[in-house]
Amino acid sequence: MLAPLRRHDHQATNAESPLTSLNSPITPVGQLFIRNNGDLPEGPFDVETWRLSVTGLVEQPQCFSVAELERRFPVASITTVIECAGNGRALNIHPTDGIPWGLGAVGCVTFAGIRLADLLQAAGLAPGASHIRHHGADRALKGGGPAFSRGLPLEKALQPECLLAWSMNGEPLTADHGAPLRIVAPGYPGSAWQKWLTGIEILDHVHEAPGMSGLDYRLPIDPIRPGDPVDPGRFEIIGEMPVRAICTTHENGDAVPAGTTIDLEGWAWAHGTPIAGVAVSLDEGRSWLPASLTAPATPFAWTRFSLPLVVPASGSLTAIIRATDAKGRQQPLEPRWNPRGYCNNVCQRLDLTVLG
Ligand SMILES: Nc1nc2c(c(=O)[nH]1)N[C@H]1C(S)=C(S)[C@@H](COP(=O)(O)O)O[C@H]1N2
Ligand SMILES: [Mo]
Repeated sequence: MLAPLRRHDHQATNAESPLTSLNSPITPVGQLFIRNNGDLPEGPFDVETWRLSVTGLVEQPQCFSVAELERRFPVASITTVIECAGNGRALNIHPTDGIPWGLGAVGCVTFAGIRLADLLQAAGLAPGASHIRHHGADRALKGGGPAFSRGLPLEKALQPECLLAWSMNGEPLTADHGAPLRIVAPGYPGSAWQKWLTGIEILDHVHEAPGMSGLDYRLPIDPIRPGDPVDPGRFEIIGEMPVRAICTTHENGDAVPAGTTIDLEGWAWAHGTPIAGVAVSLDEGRSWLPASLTAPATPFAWTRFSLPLVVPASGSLTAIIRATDAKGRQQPLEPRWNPRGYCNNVCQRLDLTVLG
């Protein structure tokens, strides 16, 4: 039996996966985290009647039902990690605003739909087009206006991995995951993966509506510490997300029998960049044991790591897990703080109790 999602105290549904329920290569839909900023749209989530408009800097504004998209364009699918930019926020030493996600605001799912590039090319991009903005049908908790709108640089939106998807793991999208149509933008934060998609607008500038400006979904360009003066002009929108590893066979506080050998296993990913290594330290980072890796199914899926560990005769076992990607980027031993706690990819620290 897989454990239920862990709910965060919020009016909209926000829930993360217990790490031991993320053990399989493809996350079952019912085990995938949910991040809803507002109230679900009412539906019906019908592929014949749901409309997607393509407007802005295009030669010809267009409108399609989801069924028309499927008839008109080649179907594409991708197995990819999806991760909230706030994943790991609760691992900050200094608290920040935002939902205090542990490490379970992530999963790996197979999406099917059409390529965003095919749709944009069919609409005909007008000169100057540089970014897209997404519109969704969910409503803000207070006031009833749009709940949420993010965008993508056109350069990313035209990449073959970016989809307009109507299915997850072979089933139609569920209401919580954006039925009947959502953006899939592998490598980029979950926030860019607009759910309940009703519109794509092509712009000649970055989309800076409320929620996309100031410190929202932005990281400081220069390192910053709690209490430092904050200059929003020195922040940039989160693009490619950082490297991370999580253990999915054991959770903090688990008891392991003394003197046995356990298999510590889990996933590592770097959002499109291959994983070069995962290593585990049992001595606070002085020495590292390399884990063995199993290649991922696709470049955006996650990589399995595995390491046999001998449990001591008594006391406790603390394992620090660190992934490095093929560009040499490594998870830090201490959190890199920022005001909203985004992209905190500090190494996971797993404290196990030894059963004597
Ligand atoms: N319309 C809409 N799209 C949205 C959101 C939202 O609140 N409304 N949340 C975003 C955020 S912040 C994340 S991390 C992902 C989460 O996707 P999931 O709930 O399917 O796991 O959806 C994104 N798409
Ligand atoms: Mo998110």
